[in-house]
Amino acid sequence: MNAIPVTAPAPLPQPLAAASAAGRTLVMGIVNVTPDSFSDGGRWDTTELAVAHGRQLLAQGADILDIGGESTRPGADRVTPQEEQGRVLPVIRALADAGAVVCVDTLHAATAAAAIDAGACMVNDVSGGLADADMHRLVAERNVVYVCQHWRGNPETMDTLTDYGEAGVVAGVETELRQRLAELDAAGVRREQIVLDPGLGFAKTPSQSWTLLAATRRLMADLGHPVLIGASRKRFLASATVPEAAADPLARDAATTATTALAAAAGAWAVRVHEVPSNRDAVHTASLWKEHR
Ligand code: PMM
Repeated sequence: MNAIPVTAPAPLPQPLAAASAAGRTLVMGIVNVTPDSFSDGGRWDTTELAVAHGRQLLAQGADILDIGGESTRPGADRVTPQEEQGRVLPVIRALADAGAVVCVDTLHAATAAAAIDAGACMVNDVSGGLADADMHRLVAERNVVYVCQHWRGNPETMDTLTDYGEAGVVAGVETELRQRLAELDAAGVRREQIVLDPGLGFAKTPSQSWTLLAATRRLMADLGHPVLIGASRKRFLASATVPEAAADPLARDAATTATTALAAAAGAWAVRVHEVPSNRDAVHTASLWKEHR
């Protein structure tokens, strides 16, 4: 097993690198500039609303803002890169100008390139490069931090692609992430640029998402990269939420915060969350718990 990476991927702004090197999990606040995301679609779908929301998340303690313009939930409308850029670029520009560390959540290399020009310094790709053959090369050329998430198929087929064979979901996801790492290496992306993400809910049953979440530490140790966890409000948390409310994604915030504390205690590099205040407190709680252990 490799040693668990404790340093932040480069190149990140110094305050974040320092927080990360000190062992604190970073909080990535979600700004979905979409009409149809599963838990907050339509709430911040104009530039003004999205920028105001991003500023609020920053004030609440978000370390990074993840700005996306296309929902990847099953049944969501696909958007062209042009439409996507129309949604996210003005928001990225305004929030980067306000001093935020901005990540763009996109499957498209063209959108990632335009977002970097507008001030983003990270790219979050839920397909890990499978959706766009130009993505890895772009990440190498622009030398940005790249969140490489595990996925299979596409948003319409992923719920049927949950067979990981006898080796199980953790070994299966690790094998496929190693393939992505080999492709990234071949494209010239440096190891230090790469954060891995098991992709909870993407081609995973609820039980498989729990198994991967519980394997956070093992994923980092086996793969030798920082790991980002995206559990926020996802369907698999319904089983940890009071039954009367579990169907409502907004009712899963307490369970989300609990997963944040657990992932942070396990050493996750960052958590991607809709609601910042309680998750900010959870990562600080985990830091203090680790410090006093
Ligand atoms: N989940 C969603 C979108 N983007 N990115 C990463 N890296 N990891 C995730 O788990 C992830 C993601 C779906 O959630 P949303 O529609 O509420 O943003």
